[in-house]
Amino acid sequence: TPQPTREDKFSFGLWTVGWPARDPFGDATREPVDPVESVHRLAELGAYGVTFHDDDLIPFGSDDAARENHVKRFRAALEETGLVVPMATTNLFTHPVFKEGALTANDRDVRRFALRKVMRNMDLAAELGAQTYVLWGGREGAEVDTAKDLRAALDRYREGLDTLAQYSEDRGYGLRFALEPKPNEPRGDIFLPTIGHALAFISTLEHADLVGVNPEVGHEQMAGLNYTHGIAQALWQGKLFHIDLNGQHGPKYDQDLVFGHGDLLSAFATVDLLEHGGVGGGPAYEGPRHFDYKPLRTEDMDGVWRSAAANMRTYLLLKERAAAFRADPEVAEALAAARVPELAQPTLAAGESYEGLLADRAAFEDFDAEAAGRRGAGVIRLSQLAVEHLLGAR
Ligand code: 3MF
Ligand code: MG
Ligand code: MG
Ligand code: MG
Repeated sequence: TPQPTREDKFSFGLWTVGWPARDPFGDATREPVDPVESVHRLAELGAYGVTFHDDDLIPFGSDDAARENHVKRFRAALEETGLVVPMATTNLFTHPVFKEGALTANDRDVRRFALRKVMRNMDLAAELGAQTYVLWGGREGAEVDTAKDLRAALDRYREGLDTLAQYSEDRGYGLRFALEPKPNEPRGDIFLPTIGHALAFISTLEHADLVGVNPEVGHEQMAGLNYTHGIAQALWQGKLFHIDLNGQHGPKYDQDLVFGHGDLLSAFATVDLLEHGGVGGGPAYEGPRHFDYKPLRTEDMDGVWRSAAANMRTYLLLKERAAAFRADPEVAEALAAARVPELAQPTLAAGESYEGLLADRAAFEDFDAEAAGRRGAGVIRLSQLAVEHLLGAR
C-alpha cells in the first residue's frame, strides 16, 4: 500500500486540519489547532508543504510583538520538520470590514486596507520561500446587482492585481499569482466564478504572464462544470499555477470533502491528467498536490488526522490505478479503436493550406458522411475499462 513521501509534493492549508468546524448553523465542534502542531502532524503523515492565510498564522489585529512570536514559532517548526511553504494567501473574507468586498469593495478605504493586508503577507510569503500567492476573492461579489457597478468592480480587481504584481516584481519576490475561481458562497454571486472567467480576465492584466489559476475541485463542480476539463484548459494555456484538491457531490454548498470522497470517477480522471498529461501528452502538472478540504464536523482530532492521511492515500491509490489503466494493453487497444490518439494529428497535412483542403475531393465531395455517422466511437469500452481499473478489478 502506498505511503506518501516528500517527493509526492502533498501540501495542506493550515485552515484545513485547523478548522474548528463552525458552520452557518452550528458552533465549533473542535478546539483550534496550534499551527506548530499541524506542521508536525502533517510532516509525520508524509506531507511536504504547508500553506496559510495571514490570519491562520497571525490572528487578525495582533500587535508586532505577537506577530513576530507567531512567525518565529512557525519558522522553527518548519526547520524541525523540513516542511516547506510553497504557497501563501490572504484572508480577505472573515473580518466584517470585508463584508461588501475587499479589492472590489465600493468603499475605497476598504480597498486600500485590503491591498495593504495582501502586501504585508506577501512580504512574509517571500521571506518563507513561497513561489505562489493565491487570491480567492470570496467576498468579491454581490447579492444585489444594482448595488455594485459590475464593470467598475472588474476595473478595481484588475487595478489591485496589477498593483500586487508590480510590488512583487519591484521587491524581487518573484511570486506567481493564482486566482481561485468560485461561483458563489459566501457571496450570492462571486466575480470570476469559473476557470474560464478567470483566464479571460487574466489576459487583460498588465502582468498577465505572472498570473494563473488555482482551481478547486468543489468550486467547479458547484458551477456544474467538469473539473478535469477545466484544469486541462488551464494546463494547455500554461496557467495551472496551483490546485486545490478536495471532494464534492455535485452542485450544492462547498463541501470540501476529502479528495476522492465525492465524485470518484472524476477524481480518477483528474489524477490521470495530472500524472500522465492526458493521452495527447502535453505538459503534466508539476506543482504541489495541495488539499483544501475540511475534516467533517462530526470528527474529533483523531478523525482530523485520519482525514488528512486519507487525502494523500486516496491520491496515491488513484495514481496507481491510473498507471495500471495506462499500462493495460487492452486499454491501449481500446484507445486506438476509439481513435483517441488520432486527435493529436493536425487536421491539415504538414504544409497544407486551406487550398489543399478545398482541392481534396476525399474530404468533402467523395466523403461518405452517412457511413462515418453510422460508425461506433468505441467510448463505452474505455469507460468500463476505467471503472474496472478504478475498482481494482483489473
Ligand atoms: C474557499 C476556499 C478558500 C481558498 C483560500 C485560498 C478558505 O472556498 O477554497 O479556502 O482556497 O482562501 O487559498
Ligand atoms: Mg473552497
Ligand atoms: Mg471547497
Ligand atoms: Mg480553495
